[in-house]
Amino acid sequence: MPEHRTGPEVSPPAAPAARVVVAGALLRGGRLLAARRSAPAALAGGWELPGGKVEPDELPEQALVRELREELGVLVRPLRRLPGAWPIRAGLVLHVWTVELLAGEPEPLEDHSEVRWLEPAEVPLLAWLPQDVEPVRLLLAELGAP
Ligand code: 9L3
Ligand code: MG
Repeated sequence: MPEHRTGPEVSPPAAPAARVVVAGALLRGGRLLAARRSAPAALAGGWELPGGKVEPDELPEQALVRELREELGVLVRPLRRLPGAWPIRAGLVLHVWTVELLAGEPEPLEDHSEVRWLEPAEVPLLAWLPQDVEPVRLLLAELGAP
């Protein structure tokens, strides 16, 4: 039997931790808020759960509150993170949280051309960014859609 060494000298090099992008799932009266990107050009027209990159000095919850204020002009409270993490591209990974809308009405202030409150039946009809497809499916299952 070959001897298996497990010391640090045979460990693969650790991958650098991926930067987290947080996105918020706003649910109201059984509807989900979707935002259509206007920027960057490569993503324009795609639908997403709004959010953005966590800054190095922030907690994910703080980044969520900041991003949804900047992008939609609303005040939210993070509720819970969905199980899972979805790769965006090398070094970037998406985490999704449900959030409660505390104040304001979402408006496309930054990086979006449109926001829409979707009935469950409308959710699968939109062109979601690839990373958002699976978390949106999870959210839909929670909304009790078929
Ligand atoms: N992204 C994907 N799904 C999302 C969000 C908020 C972001 N729900 C992707 C789009 C960009 C990258 O993450 O490639 C960074 O997002 P942002 O900071 O430009 O919003
Ligand atoms: Mg963003």
